[in-house]
Amino acid sequence: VGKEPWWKEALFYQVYPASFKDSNGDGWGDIPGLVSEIDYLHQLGVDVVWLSPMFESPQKDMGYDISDYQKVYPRYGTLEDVDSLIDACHSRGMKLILDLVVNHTSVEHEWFKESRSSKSNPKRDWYIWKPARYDRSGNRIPPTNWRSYFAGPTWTWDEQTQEYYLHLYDTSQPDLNWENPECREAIYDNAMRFWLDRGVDGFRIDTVNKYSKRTDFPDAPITVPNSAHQPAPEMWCNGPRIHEFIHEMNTKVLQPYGAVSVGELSNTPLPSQVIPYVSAAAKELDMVFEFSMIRLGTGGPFDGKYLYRPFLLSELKRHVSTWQTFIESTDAWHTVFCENHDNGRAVSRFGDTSTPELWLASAKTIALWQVTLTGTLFLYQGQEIGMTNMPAAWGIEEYKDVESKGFYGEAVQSGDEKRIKATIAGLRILARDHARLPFPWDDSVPNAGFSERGSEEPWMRVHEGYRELNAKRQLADENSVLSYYKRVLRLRKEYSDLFVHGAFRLLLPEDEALFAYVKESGRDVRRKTLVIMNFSKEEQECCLDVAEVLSCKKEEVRLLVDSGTAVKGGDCVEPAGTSSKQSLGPWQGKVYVNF
Ligand code: TEU
Repeated sequence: VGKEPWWKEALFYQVYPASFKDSNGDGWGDIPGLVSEIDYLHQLGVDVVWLSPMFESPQKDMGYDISDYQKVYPRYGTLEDVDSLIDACHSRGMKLILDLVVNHTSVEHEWFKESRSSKSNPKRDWYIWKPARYDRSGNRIPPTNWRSYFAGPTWTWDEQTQEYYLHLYDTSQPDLNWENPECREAIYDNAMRFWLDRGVDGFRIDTVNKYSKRTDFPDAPITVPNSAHQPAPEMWCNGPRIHEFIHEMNTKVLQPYGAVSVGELSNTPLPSQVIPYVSAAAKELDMVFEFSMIRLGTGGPFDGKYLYRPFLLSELKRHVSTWQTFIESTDAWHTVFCENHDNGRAVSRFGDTSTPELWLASAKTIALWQVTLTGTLFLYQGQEIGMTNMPAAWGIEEYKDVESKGFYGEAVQSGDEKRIKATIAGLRILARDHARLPFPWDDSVPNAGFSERGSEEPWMRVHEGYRELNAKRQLADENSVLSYYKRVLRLRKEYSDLFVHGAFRLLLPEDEALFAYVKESGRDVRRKTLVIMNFSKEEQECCLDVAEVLSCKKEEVRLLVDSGTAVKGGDCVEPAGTSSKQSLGPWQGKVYVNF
């Protein structure tokens, strides 16, 4: 096998700038705050920082609504601060990638101001404008019945030029028209080359499969009765020209700069649809985030994403297995992640926060799960210290996100008490807000070190649990979640042929408590590892014969890590003549290797 690209082994860490560290006390995280904590990330083993949008923006969607790609939102800092961040990363051998949000801009972007000024403006066609339709009673209605990701229609009427404009997201986020080549070139130059010339190393590409819409704009089939707007991802996901556009972006920008790219690929549940984006031959993207695993339990972003439904461990395991095995059959690659700024916290969604002991054990086993999977590993800020969702006792006013408000507002408008209660219950598990609470650096009152005492109120409420759950305390505790992440991340690098690259074989597929799989080395087919995790709070008997699974003699089996034992110093690497029967305590995980 030729030399593997650097980004396969690299550890990526997503920073949500508003919630990471507020250095000037205005209640809003900022880039100097991130620079001041870069060694915390370096010591965790982070190779690449992915910084969520810090560009000029009215902040309707927390910066995913950009009004100037070449300016920094003042509360985050200045262009010089970004230069300092780039230097801070590069001087430590780390890299920085930015968030490329070019499916849409903010309504406040100059391009849109021109486009909406008149039908004859040269930039009119840089956005998607359509005349109104009229129903039988002569009422004006939108060009299609499509439903937005944030509830409501995907069209807003513009009085000045008497047409609708398209927005898949908020009304303040008009979609750019990728059919227009001038518009595409402006995106490549204004939003990409500008930053690559400043030394940025690549991009996380927002909504990467949505730039090519159906250009005949038909109505979506009725799947939600009595609803004016219908789910229609097939009208804009993986559209007719999407691979042409992404390939053009690759050949014109990504490849010439050697920029690393990771695409956000939602609504694309089949490997056969994903491969064209990431196969090496395609020359489109290096890798993608695929969301089917992380979407489990959500009603989907259309029929009220927040109508939560419990799911089985076997469902989770099937999704993981699908995506772990699809890359073996192709020259494709992909990512490993279980958190980001758009989803509830993993330990609250997949672990158990009902007691401190179960929180600690399940956060560690989620770490073990993630570091032993094949693909490029992404951590989201706070995942490494086991941050949890906001307390269930907090009121609806703490949910500030445009998506949460969209779905909750729609439920309230429906007047349907059952739906309102179901939406609140779903928000408590799935809302994007849970990932956006201020990062707890220490136990200082009142802002947990996110900002100094006497600072403005942080824009999101600090989780009261910060007295116990904070980075400073965990840095000093060798049995903390953070210390455990550091240890298992080291193992991931040390055994990268098994954990980063290995071939995945799911065991016990129907077991609803044990999550077990074998990874086989591509370097030496005899070399194998067995990962067994108890994803439940009850003790479980595991009947797997470890030596047999690892095709080796009993005395050759080595226990590499056991999340259930308190660490006495180094890694518990001792020979384990493991019997075929063993029990696993609540949320205990073990990893064995045969050499
Ligand atoms: O999200 C893309 C997307 O499809 C969202 O609908 C996402 O899947 C959903 O919100 C999950 O609940 C990206 C960004 O990650 C998100 O923060 C932005 O709001 C969105 O694009 C618009 O830029």
